[in-house]
Amino acid sequence: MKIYLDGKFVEEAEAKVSVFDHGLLYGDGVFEGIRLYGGNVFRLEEHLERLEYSAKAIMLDMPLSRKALSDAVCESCRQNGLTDGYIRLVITRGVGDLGLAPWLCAKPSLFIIAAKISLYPKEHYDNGLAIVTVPTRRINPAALPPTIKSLNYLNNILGKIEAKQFGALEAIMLNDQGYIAECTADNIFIVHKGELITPAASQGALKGITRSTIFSIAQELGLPIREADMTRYDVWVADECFLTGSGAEVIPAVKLDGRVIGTGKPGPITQKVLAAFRRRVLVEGTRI
Ligand code: PXG
Repeated sequence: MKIYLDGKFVEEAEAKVSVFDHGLLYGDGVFEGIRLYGGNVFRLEEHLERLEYSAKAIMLDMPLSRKALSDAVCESCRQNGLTDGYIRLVITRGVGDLGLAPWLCAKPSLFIIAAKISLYPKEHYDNGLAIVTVPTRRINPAALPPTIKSLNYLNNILGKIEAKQFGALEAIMLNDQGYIAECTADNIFIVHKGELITPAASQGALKGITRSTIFSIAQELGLPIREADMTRYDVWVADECFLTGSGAEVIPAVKLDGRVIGTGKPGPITQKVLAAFRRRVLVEGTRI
């Protein structure tokens, strides 16, 4: 596998960063997870825009322009002979001192990994996921906005571990008020009386690229959609529920904490949204 690292393509074995990199020492950096479908980098511009936003939020200078980054992403796919895959774009604060001071880091480091993706098994799309609520809470947006896709993912990772301990693949994380923020690596939607509802970023959700695609799909399908505060009770009484993310795409959730949601099977609106999403991934974005 060829990895883009600070301006050069190197073999995987040579793709190394320093133990003094603040991305490693402090989680000081930002990242994106992007999908490649049939030679199309899905919504690459939107991912790069979010990356620029995340970098600006933590006062990290972008090492490349939007165009140069876009070219580097596409070239990473070509170098690895990929037409479908997963792209991880990471910018770290770079090599510095042992202290926190980011201004002592000479320059940010940028790397891009374009790899094959292992998809969720088909049966989860056919039958839906049984998810749980985990004890680990999402960080308060006033402390650290979850809209920043930073290298600090510990609370999501702890949530993921707890999900596994409860035998679930994905889990709902509440915010410190007890409202639903999102899942460990996915946003959440419910369908209630034909309407799509999802928590707002102010409740602790990442502004997912897949999530924003759902808003566009809802418009196309003529489905009402809105952001609202959401509790677990809203999910338990919902007609349908689905999760969205670059990895999971659109995946039905049919049980929460052992309680059946709707009919206990992927619902008709979820299936319509998923079908529309699968059409869009091949056309919305940037050809490599
Ligand atoms: N919330 C969180 C906390 C995420 O990390 C999403 C929502 C969905 O956002 P997008 O933009 O992808 O629709 C994410 C994204 C992985 C992986 O390696 C994780 C994500 C995306 C791709 C792969 O597990 N998280």
